[in-house]
Amino acid sequence: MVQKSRLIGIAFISALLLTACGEEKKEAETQQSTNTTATTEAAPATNTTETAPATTEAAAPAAAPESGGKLNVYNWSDYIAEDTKANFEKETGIAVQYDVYDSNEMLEAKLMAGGTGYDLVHPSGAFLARQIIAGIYQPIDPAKIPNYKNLDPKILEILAAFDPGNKYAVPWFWGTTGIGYNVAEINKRMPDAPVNSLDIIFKPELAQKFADCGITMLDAPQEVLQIALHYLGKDPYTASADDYAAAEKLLLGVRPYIKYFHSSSYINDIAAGSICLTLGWSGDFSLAAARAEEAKNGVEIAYSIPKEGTMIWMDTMAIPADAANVENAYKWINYNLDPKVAAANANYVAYGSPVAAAMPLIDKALLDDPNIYPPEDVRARLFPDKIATPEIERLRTRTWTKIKTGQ
Ligand code: N2P
Repeated sequence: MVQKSRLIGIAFISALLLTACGEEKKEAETQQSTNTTATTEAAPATNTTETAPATTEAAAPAAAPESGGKLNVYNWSDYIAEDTKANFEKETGIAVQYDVYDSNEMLEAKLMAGGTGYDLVHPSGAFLARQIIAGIYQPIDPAKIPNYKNLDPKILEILAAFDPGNKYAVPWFWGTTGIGYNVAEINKRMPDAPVNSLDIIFKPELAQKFADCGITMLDAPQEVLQIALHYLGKDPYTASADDYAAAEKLLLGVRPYIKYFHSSSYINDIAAGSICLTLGWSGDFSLAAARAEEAKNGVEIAYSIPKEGTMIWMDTMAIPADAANVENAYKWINYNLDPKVAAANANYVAYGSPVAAAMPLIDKALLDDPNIYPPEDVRARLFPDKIATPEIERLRTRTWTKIKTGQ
């Protein structure tokens, strides 16, 4: 089992060839303007602003928060066990303001503007890479993280493609982007539906069969476009305008059947049965299944890694250069690398854990699930994200705007 988690071989690493890139602030802003604002968006300009937290604020720390000071964390929504924040507060006396987002563009726009007030953020690989180049993070000192030794060295090696020498970031979780679906609703409309193929979402004659029960896509241009390019047999890292035109054509072909583009609403919607087919993130569908189970509504949800291959990505923890509570950020990182805490997080979010020492404590059902910890033959079909040139960024932004507006 433990070996299973030691994922993603050298083959991947060799695929991770970075292209040179200097991101400009205006790039991030342009991109941000094309993205749907998440319902969970935080307002962190001042840390006194109350925001929508992922975890309950009701669990007041037992120790006086003043004794441990403060910590402002900005993470993806639905990406930590429900009690981790409260447990950390209890143990350390640190008061955590925990805000959430659901797109890298949103995080990046805030970071590039500066003065976010955040002490710890969770960028994904390629975004992290360009943010490091932009100089917005401070180096991580592993000596301040006793639990750093619990990390899987193979994962650190993969992360090094985005963060050379693992200087600025610590891995959080990794996962894939694929097909989440409501088993009964898909079956009802097409008993032999190709649920393991992107055809089901990208072919108009198939997608139209499921439009009435609700198809959605991530509002993540760099991911969806790279997956569309790969599906078309093109290089996902292409800088060719013609290739992007082909991806645009593909997506506009199914645009009439897409209910919405959003990167977190689909979890509760698919759990409630109000959508049935989604291009989304692996672990989110385990969470959705758990929520359906809790609601006892009989909704069965499944996830598949498309047979054509898809993106494998990694999210991280990083400390902004202007963070005010750096020592507490280190405590938070160290806490989450504790095997028990890391396993509790992994068991709740159902994404791949980078914490090797946590593996014996992670549910066997998760470790055995090939959609969460894909076996070698599946991994061979996955491609990592890669830092993009400003030229590619412009192509993505333009293409995505057209797709989202349906023109
Ligand atoms: C969890 C979000 C997964 C992060 N809801 C995607 N990189």
